[in-house]
Amino acid sequence: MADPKALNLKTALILGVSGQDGYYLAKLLLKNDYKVMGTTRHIDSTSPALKSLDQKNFSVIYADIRDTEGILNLITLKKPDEVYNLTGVSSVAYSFEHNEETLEANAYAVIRLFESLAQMGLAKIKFYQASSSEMFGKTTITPQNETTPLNPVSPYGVSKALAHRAADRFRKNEGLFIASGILYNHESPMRPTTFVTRKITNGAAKIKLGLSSELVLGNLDARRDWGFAGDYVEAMWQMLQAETPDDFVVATGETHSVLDFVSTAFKYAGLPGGESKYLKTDSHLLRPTEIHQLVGDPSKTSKTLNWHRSVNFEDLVKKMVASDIELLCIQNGLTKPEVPAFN
Ligand code: G4F
Repeated sequence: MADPKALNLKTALILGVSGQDGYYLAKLLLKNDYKVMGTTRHIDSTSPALKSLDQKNFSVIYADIRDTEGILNLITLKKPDEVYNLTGVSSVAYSFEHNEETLEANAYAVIRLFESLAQMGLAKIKFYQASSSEMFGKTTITPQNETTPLNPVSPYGVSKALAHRAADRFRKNEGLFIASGILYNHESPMRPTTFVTRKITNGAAKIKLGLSSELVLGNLDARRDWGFAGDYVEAMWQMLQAETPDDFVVATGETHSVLDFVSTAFKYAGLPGGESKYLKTDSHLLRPTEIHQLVGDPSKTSKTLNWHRSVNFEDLVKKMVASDIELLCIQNGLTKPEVPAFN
């Protein structure tokens, strides 16, 4: 392959390319003429989605963020202009049972990497750190913004808060270019069913197709600020194009309950009012500590980066339901059913 520097292509390294955000970000960067390298810990399971990307300027490499030396070797060898850290534990539910793994991958490994970048004089590399609204935890402030105090209540939230604070320190004290995106829940048809939105749209589609008779969830009252992942990776990229690195909230500013999501998904699956018939709850799915409501104020991001979401709540749910119906029909050799054509 030709040298990307000679071709004036920017190069980006995505740590953790195999998830939802990795896919959308790689797609965006390729569209913007980058050479993109992505790391994964699951090289054998490179997804069909990643394989569908333009392979000319895209490659997947095995690497684990916990192996600082390996990541630094990769950075010194490939000399990326931009590094996006999307790797680590992403499920809050999983983090309650895996404290140590969560802290190691989401916080300590990231801090070791910042430290090494500073020591090796690599401060010019633009680094995106995936911070999270989960850091706000049991906050009493609504909506939250970049200055809202952190009050995490899950191992995941604690790990993200630690890395977020470290990013700020390395930015201010060592001059590293680290932009931290405080992202609220962002979803898409690529979301695994371990997250509530995809569990709901997959469940609604299965019921519609006669493949299941119920949808079992935990807390229906929790409220989240849900946006489309494809919009949120645009904000990540824009953060690294800014003159100076900073913290940015990426959110819609709207909040909906889990039950609202279920009702909307049933509506678009052609099962209006299906909650009373198909929806069940199981206390085993409740979390040891729950955040009742999160909603972000994206005004700084909108003003500074001119970022705006393009997909609203209804369209997000509709998109995910339609995709799940289509996928299940293909997987099960079924004919696509008639569902109401909402515009
Ligand atoms: O979809 P969730 O698992 O997402 P959660 O915990 O809000 O975390 C997501 O958003 C964060 C941003 O704030 C990210 F940092 C994080 O990486 C992740 O992307 O759960 C959403 C809500 C929770 O209140 C949960 O208790 O849905 C509730 N819920 C109810 N029943 C359920 C279920 N969640 C899951 N995963 N599965 C259920 O059956």
